[in-house]
Amino acid sequence: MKTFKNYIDGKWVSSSSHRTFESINPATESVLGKFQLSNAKDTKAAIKAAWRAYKRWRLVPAPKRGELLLEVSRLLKKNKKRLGRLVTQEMGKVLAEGLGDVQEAIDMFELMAGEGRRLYGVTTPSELPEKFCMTVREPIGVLGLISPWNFPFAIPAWKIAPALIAGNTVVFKPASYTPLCATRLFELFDEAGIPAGVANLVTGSGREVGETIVTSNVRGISFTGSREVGLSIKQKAGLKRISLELGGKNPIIVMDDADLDLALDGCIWGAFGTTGQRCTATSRIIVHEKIYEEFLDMLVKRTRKLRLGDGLKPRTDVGPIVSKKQLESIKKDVELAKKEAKLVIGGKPTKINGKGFFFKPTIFTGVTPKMYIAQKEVFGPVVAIMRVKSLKQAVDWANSTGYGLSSAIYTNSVNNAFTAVRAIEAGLTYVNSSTIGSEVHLPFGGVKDTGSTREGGIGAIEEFTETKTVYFDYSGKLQKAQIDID
Ligand code: UN1
Repeated sequence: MKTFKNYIDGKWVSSSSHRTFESINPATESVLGKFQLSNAKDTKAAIKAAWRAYKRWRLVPAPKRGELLLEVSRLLKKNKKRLGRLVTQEMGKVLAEGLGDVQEAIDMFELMAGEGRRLYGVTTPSELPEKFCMTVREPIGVLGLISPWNFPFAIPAWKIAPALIAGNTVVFKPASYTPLCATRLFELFDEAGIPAGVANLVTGSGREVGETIVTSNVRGISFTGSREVGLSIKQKAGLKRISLELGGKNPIIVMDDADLDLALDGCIWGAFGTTGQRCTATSRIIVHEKIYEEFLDMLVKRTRKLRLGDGLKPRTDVGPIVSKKQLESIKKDVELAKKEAKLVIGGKPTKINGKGFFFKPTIFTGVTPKMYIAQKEVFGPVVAIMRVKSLKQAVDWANSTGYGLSSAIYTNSVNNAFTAVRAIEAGLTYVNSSTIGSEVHLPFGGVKDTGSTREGGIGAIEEFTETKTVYFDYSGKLQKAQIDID
């Protein structure tokens, strides 16, 4: 069994804890490798290395930094098949999605490489003569990046690529369920020639590594994960820059004028793609009463046909849950949901060939906004169906959770579509398409308890830079703003 190491200051090093943890394939329960169970000392060493590297990296011209990111993108592309399979083996999603995960990382590194020749600021006129005003983008410093397991290449890429192009250096803690994907990504950084200390990898627990990152001298933190952890980061991080993306309870509204076959495809993909383990997964389907019975029937029939299995097998539609612990948590949520709503299909864990952490695609009906299953982010293949009388009620119910990440409406009416786009409280609204599938060059993030920051594309540049406002007075005399007005 191979033991993998941390990557600190350009070197592969063991933790001073001398302890390791295992990464497990959730479909077969086989062990993929051992990883450093790092401690506060390792984490602090990584932060120190990042600060040392920052002094130089921030001065490297951004287009030069971009060349290195382009090389990372090229290497990811070259290794896409191998890495896509690894995503499936370590995290469980089906192979097409594993490959998609890597593709999202390829796209993000490529996009951010180009950003090296933009990083736009603004110039504006001054209220005074012979004075010039502009803004420039500057790096923040060392950033602590903490990512979830559901997109083991894409989400690290969303965070690391924009952080680096802007001249920051980073300490990255991957999710403990997907350390091998993170290690492979850092091997490519090494191969691409990213300078020592610019990007550091520390594997280990949130309690030890995450906590140290949050409470030590990094200047910014980016975290994608649960609302509970996000809240505790906010409480502990003091005045550091914080970017949080904390989940969703994402609705699809299906109106009576929708193309029902199209809506069905979108609901199945949104609810059961990635086995429901996306922040953007469709977890509520809000259906107009006029087509309710017909659409529910279609939904249940299609769900029944979904084939569970190892994501590497071409016939598999739905892969396993990432871990036993996560499976237990879904089971618990489903038990609580059963007390209020009607279970029409699924609701149980299962095994394939006696192995794996599988959960049957699950549908609840009769769900109303205050119920547990209408509020709780399950992070599994569980969807709540709600029946409504009008668009107004559909939007009110869509907005009746603490979260506000993604949303969608299926309708053939332009008026319904625009009304919903304006009224739904969410960072993303899709019209006639599912709640999942954001593209790398657009901002991504939510409102309300999801957190209000934006990563992805132009959003990420805002998130990972400071803006400096620069005034140049070339009049040769003291000019006073707001005072020398004539
Ligand atoms: C997440 O689940 O945290 O839009 C992110 C999507 C993906 C990203 C999901 N591109 O579903």
